[in-house]
Amino acid sequence: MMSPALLSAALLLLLLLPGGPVAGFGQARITVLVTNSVTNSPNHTYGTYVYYRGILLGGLRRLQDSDSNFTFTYKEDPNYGPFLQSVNGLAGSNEERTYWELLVNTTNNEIIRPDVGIGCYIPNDNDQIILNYKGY
Ligand code: B12
Repeated sequence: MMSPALLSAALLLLLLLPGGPVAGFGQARITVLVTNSVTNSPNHTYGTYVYYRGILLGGLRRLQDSDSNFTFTYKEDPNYGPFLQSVNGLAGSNEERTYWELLVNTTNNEIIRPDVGIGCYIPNDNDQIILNYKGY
């Protein structure tokens, strides 16, 4: 039989392995779904994680660093912090009245529209973050 110490070590390894069955200690795994409700172009899904109580912006940065198919830019608003400006090369535009909307499909399968942006939203484990290009 496996000793308790060996068992704990094996469990820890399982938890910390990238892509393992569960996120590492203090991490929340998220998926990022990029959709376009203006042109209805194909959706794209990516996976990443945030640290315990870490902000979405941290997860998006991590995703951009680890997956060359995902890029984003933001601009700093003096009052509300980071405003998501472009995703995968497509930018919101004042002239065309388009922007990237932030939605979250929670584990309860409920789609919410957070009342804060990417710099303040704190994802929960298994959140599906939806970045939706949209008109206003
Ligand atoms: C109009 C508006 C928008 C428009 C702005 C486009 C435009 N050119 O008008 C659009 C539809 C793009 C928008 C989007 C969002 N918004 Co908005 N928006 C407003 C609103 C109603 C008025 C802002 C305004 O025109 N002020 C007057 C002008 C003269 O001042 P301004 O400083 O130049 O305004 C700019 C900023 O407010 C900025 N802006 C607007 N929303 C947001 C949100 C964030 C997070 C940031 C960083 C900047 C920002 O865009 C304005 C125009 O450039 C305010 C609520 C209010 N009554 O103030 C909410 C408000 C600012 N928005 C809010 C939110 C949460 C969002 C979204 C995150 C919603 C979502 N879940 O998708 C997204 C932003 C996503 C992203 N891409 O990062 C919150 C911010 C709260 C917070 N502490 O973060 C507010 C306060 C409403 C609320 N729910 O309470 N928004």
